[in-house]
Amino acid sequence: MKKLYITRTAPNPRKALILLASKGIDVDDMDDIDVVDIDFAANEQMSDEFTKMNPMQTVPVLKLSDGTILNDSQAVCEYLDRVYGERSVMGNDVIQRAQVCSMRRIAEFEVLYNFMLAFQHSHPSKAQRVEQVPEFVAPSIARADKALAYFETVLEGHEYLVGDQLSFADIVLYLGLDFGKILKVNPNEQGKNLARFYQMMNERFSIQNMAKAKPTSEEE
Ligand SMILES: N[C@@H](CCC(=O)N[C@@H](CS)C(=O)NCC(=O)O)C(=O)O
Repeated sequence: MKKLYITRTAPNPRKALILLASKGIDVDDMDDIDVVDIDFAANEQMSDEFTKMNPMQTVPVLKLSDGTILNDSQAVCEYLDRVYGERSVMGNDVIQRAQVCSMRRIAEFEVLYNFMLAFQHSHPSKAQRVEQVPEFVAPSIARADKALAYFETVLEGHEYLVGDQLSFADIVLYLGLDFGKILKVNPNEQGKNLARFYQMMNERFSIQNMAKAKPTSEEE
């Protein structure tokens, strides 16, 4: 049995959950993967047991049946994409794969990463994790905003970032937009294309909607 260690509200593990959901797969209903929920409030990612498995003390982590550890969201998602479901979300051909890679990296490093930096340098819960420098917060948000303006133009006349199907780049951009809310960056106020894109993705993949996909204990 494989084990997938996640925190359902955090953006990097959500990449894996949304990737599977986009292929119609419910992570809690897989024959060969057990989900292990890591509670950030209880600092479970810092426990000795977890640290032994992933010294970076981050989620997601995928532990394969032979003991191989994948401790980065991109690696976990590449694996899940190739092993599960029919259509790859990494692109249908060589050119699309390169385009998805490009858009994914800009969404990741310019939007999501900068929002995460702003959060880590401002939120009391992260004081233990990073040496907080409050001056990082405003420039990080400004840099993410600049990239969002770029994505607003990319989405003009297009439903998705690459081609006419959902790709991993869309998933990462959506998670960036969604995480920005915690820093009071409203995803519905970054331009009409981004607002439409955010609403479309949020209807399918919001934390609340994905939780509802799982039957409640009364239904089981
Ligand atoms: N490069 C890693 C980064 C993962 C990462 O930063 N995960 C966050 C959640 S989004 C985490 O586990 N943080 C632990 C903490 O804040 O203590 C990846 O993409 O997997």
